Amino acid sequence: TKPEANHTPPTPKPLPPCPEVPPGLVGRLLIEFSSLITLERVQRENPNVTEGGKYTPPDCRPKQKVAIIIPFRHRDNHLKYWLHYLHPVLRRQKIDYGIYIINQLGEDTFNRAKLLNVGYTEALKDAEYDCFIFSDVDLIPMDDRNLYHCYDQPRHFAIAMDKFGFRLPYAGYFGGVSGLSKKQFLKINGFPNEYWGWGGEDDDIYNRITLNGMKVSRPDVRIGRYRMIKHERDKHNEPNPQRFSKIQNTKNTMRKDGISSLMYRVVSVKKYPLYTNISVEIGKPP
Ligand code: UDH
Ligand code: NGS
Repeated sequence: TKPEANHTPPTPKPLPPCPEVPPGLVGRLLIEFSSLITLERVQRENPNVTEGGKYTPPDCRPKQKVAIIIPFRHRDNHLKYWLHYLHPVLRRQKIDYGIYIINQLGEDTFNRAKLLNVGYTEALKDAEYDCFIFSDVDLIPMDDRNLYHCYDQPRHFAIAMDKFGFRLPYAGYFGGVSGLSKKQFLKINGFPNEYWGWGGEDDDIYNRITLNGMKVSRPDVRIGRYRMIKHERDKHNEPNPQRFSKIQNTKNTMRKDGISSLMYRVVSVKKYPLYTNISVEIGKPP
């Protein structure tokens, strides 16, 4: 008798875990902001990025799923550079990621940390992320060995910015680009919602981290280098005169002000080829 034909298709080989150190990294990068970038070009150069600005390495299984959250208003030109530089870096780093632009609608005072809380919440409605990287739109890493994933402790990535002479401006600086796992983020009750205008919110986050028994992890200073796109002070983001007294008070405010008290209204969610734009109303200072 004829042996029975085998109709079950071969099961695909499971992908191996991604290596701790991605093999295709190049190290130092040349970063400049004088050539004109178009989104069409960035799209052409990143064909494997899918709708909403998502990417998954095709050849290995990443440990973490990373949401990259960018607080935003009226910075389209900076966003083009950010997408142009970051998509290729994140691909080489073999990160499983999605890009979320959190756009503050209206012209009331800007609130960076509240937008980041919104980004955390909205990204989790989209997919099961376990790591959240919060990046200003004008900061570009100069070295792809600065890996955009989460660490055992809350991570500060932007430790050596050109505008600070490639050094930390002060020991407790936590601004620019930072990353927390879901567990680390919840442990500090997320970020403060009550810092309207410029300054201090990153110091409050630093306080939350240390007050909750964690410490900040940082890359080597030769690797955590960044270029900032030069710009003038934005309208409606004046230095917040309350910032100095507020950062003295984190211990008393962090349990009530944070992800537990976050209120906002989503007006639109748009999936573009290179990023997801979430436009929100977050209110105004009391
Ligand atoms: N942001 C916007 N739109 C705004 C304000 C802030 O998108 O209107 C976002 C953006 O991601 C930015 C981040 O919030 O990178 C941080 O804000 P910022 O760039 O204003 O903060 P920074 O400390 O600059 O970089 C402060 C003003 C410096 C003036 C220098 C004049 N030479
Ligand atoms: C500190 C601010 C931080 C800010 C840092 C760098 O003084 O929010 O300067 O600012 N803290 C307070 O104001 C309490 S920068 O030079 O980038 O404009 O991130």
